[in-house]
Amino acid sequence: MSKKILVTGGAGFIGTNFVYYMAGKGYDQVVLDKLTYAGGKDNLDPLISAGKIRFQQGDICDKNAVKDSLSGIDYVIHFAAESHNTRSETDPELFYRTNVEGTRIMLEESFSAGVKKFIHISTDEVYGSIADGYFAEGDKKLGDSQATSAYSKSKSQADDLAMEFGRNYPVIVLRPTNNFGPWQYPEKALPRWISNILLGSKIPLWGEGLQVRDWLYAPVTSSCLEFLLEKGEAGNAYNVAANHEPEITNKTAAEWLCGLLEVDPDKWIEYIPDPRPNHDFRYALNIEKITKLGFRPLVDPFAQFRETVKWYRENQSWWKKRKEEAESIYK
Ligand code: NAD
Ligand code: TDX
Repeated sequence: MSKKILVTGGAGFIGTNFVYYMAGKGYDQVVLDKLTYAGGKDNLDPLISAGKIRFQQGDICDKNAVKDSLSGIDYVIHFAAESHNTRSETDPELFYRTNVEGTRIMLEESFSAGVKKFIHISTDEVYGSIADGYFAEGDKKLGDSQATSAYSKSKSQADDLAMEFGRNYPVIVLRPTNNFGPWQYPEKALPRWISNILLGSKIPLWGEGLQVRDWLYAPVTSSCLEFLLEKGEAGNAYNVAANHEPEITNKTAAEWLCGLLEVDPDKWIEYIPDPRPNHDFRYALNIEKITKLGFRPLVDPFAQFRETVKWYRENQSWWKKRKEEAESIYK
């Protein structure tokens, strides 16, 4: 409890969920965030004004800002990244700079400053798509990746860097599946679809909508990170996923949202030609390693979708401020 944590990207979607989760447990946290389009200081204002966290605006590629943020820090949770596949199609350089170079700087500066544990947030996308079965941690080899977009390729390189540092320093890599929940920027599928319906627009499903994503509730990812801070073994990568049975296609996810928002899916879902080049069809992870260590993700997709819809219904001013910018990338 007395340990001090630096959270990079703590004003983004999963970061905000994590910072609230840990603040609720009394942890002492510093947030370092550049506040790109995806970062919202408004997310954290209640915690900042209550003196529960310290906020520093800064870039993870700026060594001096990183050094400042590391003063007195025991643990680092490294979320900061450019996170959207669609944006990486038009600005790949930014993705390599933030995700690879930024991660290298975070790792180097953290261990120069004597950090005792560093958790790097990677992604299921570093393995690429899998038609059947599940990827286990050992399926990702250093320097080798099936990642398809500039986003996922840059995350794969960052994952390699973290694993290499993990040979000599206390680094843990977490590879979660698609997260959802409060504070997710409305460029991403679920908040885009919910906010569209609330505005009277249809859900645009790409292709036939049969792609599979393993939806993991962001508060569950937060609890997983707290668990790894205590129990994770340095030098290891861990997958975390919900492993839904049956699997949830994009079409099913869209139909559930229509049901929760009380609209007819036949009228409110619109199939459009798939705009994403090399669109990964299915992500699926084996989570035996983390379950053997003692972590069981709380999986209740329908209730978690319901909570998420409720949040977007009740926080319309939050996403309305972001909606126009989010939609501009799809024009
Ligand atoms: P997000 O885009 O919502 O938030 C990213 C945050 O990082 C923002 O607050 C942004 O301002 C900050 N940031 C960006 N560049 C920065 C820089 N150079 N310096 C400092 N801060 C910077 O992302 P998210 O969805 O919350 O994802 C967080 C992490 O989890 C990412 O590393 C992402 O790759 C990974 N991840 C996300 C998902 C998902 O479904 N969202 C799934 C698996 C892994
Ligand atoms: O309007 C849409 N229609 C649609 O059919 C949008 C925005 C998306 N989709 C599809 C594409 C994907 O199959 O929905 C699925 C989810 O899309 P995104 O929300 O863009 O997420 P994805 O590309 O799967 O990547 C996410 O999961 C892994 C996160 O954005 C990454 O940060 C994370 O690493």
